[in-house]
Amino acid sequence: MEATAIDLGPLRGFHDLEPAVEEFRAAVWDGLAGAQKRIPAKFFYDAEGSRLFDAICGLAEYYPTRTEIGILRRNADAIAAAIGPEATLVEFGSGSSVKIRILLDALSSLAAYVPIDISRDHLVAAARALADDYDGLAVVPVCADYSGPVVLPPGVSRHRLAGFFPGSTIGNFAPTQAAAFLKQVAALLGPGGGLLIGVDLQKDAAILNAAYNDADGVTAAFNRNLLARINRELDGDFDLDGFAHNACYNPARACIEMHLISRRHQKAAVAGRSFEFQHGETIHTEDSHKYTVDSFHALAAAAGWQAEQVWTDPDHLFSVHYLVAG
Ligand code: AVI
Repeated sequence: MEATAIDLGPLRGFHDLEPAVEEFRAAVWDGLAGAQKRIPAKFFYDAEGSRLFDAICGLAEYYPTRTEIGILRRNADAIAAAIGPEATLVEFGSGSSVKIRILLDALSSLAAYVPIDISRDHLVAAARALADDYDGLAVVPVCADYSGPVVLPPGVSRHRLAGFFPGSTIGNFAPTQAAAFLKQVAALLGPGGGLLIGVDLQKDAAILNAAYNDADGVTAAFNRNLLARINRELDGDFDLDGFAHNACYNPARACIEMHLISRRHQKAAVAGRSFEFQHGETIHTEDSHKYTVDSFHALAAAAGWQAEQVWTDPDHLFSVHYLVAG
């Protein structure tokens, strides 16, 4: 189907399992019908959402990206030694190519790089740029929702498998979903497989609240883009100005909750169905869970992973872990 319309350029294949629009419609209909309205955070990442997220990563207030990059840079040799030679490196959500480039520069050899991402255009552009820049690197992109079951493309070496899941995206899963995802990755990579994973740490609420309420309103635009995407793809008629961005750290849940708050009583249509919003009613759009090193290790252990190494920054804002599947 559409995979045939893509010019593969230097890529070694392309596996297109992008979720269909029907899945988006069902999730939105379902999510807006409940007592607490919700839209799953994975739908943030269409082309515009991915662009806005890249902009968030460069914001002064959003410390995770630059802090994780600093940790990866300072510890690149130790990380490359943990992964070992001739590995097949599977990246779950291939957002920022800055991070993978740090690993590619440090690894002495690699069998293949398999980026998996839900946003097809973003994935293909990033994969193509890497294949152009790293001569001889086998890049095999897979367009899929990695929060569900994933299979590795045929033909890639399974001799030594390592996963890469940076950015603390694990924090966007509820803890039970995070454990299920980690179990699934352990099954995919098999006993002895490695996982390099970035995890944001619990800290002063003021730092967290600033990171998700930036002064330029980029996070607000990212949040509202969910409604814009519904208007574009599901024939919606949301008034974007009718909803305010709200993000706040909930210490009891150790989590930033992100919502869109209805500024007035209003209705909006989505693919032929009408939904009513009271003044002040919210759509819960994202949770971003924050861990301690110990609470993350407990989660990983429950999912079948052994913690081998952990690296943090001097201010203890962020952590990068190397786990091995038992
Ligand atoms: C992708 N994820 C780890 C980001 C986070 O920090 O939870 C998404 C994000 N939402 C608002 N700002 C960034």
